[in-house]
Amino acid sequence: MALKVYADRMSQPSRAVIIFCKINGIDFEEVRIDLPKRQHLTPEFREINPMRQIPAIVDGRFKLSESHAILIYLACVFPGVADHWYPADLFKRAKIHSVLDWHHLNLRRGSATYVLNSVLAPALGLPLNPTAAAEGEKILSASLAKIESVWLKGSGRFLLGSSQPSIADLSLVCEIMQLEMADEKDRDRILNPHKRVLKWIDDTKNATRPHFDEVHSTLYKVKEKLKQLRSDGIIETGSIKKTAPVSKM
Ligand SMILES: N[C@@H](CCC(=O)N[C@@H](CS)C(=O)NCC(=O)O)C(=O)O
Repeated sequence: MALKVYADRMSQPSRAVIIFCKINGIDFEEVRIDLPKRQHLTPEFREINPMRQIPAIVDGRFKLSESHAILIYLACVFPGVADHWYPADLFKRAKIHSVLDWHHLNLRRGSATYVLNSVLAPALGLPLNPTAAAEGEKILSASLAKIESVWLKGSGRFLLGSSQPSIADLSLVCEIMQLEMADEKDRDRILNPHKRVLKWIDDTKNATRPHFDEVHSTLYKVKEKLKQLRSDGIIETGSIKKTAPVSKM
């Protein structure tokens, strides 16, 4: 029975898991859990992940949630996953764990808070919250500065000075990609001061093509739709004139 991946491609950790499977030739079935339709709250999905979040996997009788744990499991269990994704070297592994643990309370917290409160909230039936968005941006910018000065220090193109990507590069870059939904000038304001981060994002995209773009195509479509709604004056950055239902996005 093929591995099942429960995911929504608008979810950044879901994308990381799907790209990882595709790039490593892992045979899997993608089961869409539509977040705006609240499919993650159904009793059926609760059986898969009692935490009611995506991504989650079922491999035979084994169920697992949390994208970082899933990526580590897949890298260890499926033959043919190249060593650079999750190196056998225990020191390298430990450093990857260190980045992944840091990610949740820093980059992800900042980015998810910013995007939710400046862009996504109305699509989820919530009001935009400029104060929370500003707080998220502060955490996000500080995290990007740390990535640049700590994890991307040195000559390697990827995190921890590596010449090839690991699961940490994939996880963090998928998170940053949520900013594609922000207004271009806001995205530029946040990302452009971090030139090494910009180059690392490009390097990670290039190292994972064509899967990276294919899996992000839903996000790119939403980005274009939002751009159109902004230029039509239906939505503004940081404040909404008219609530755009998610079906319109
Ligand atoms: N730490 C988890 C985060 C999972 C998560 O926050 N998933 C979101 C989508 S990106 C979700 O399922 N949200 C629905 C909810 O929390 O109600 C991971 O890395 O997998």
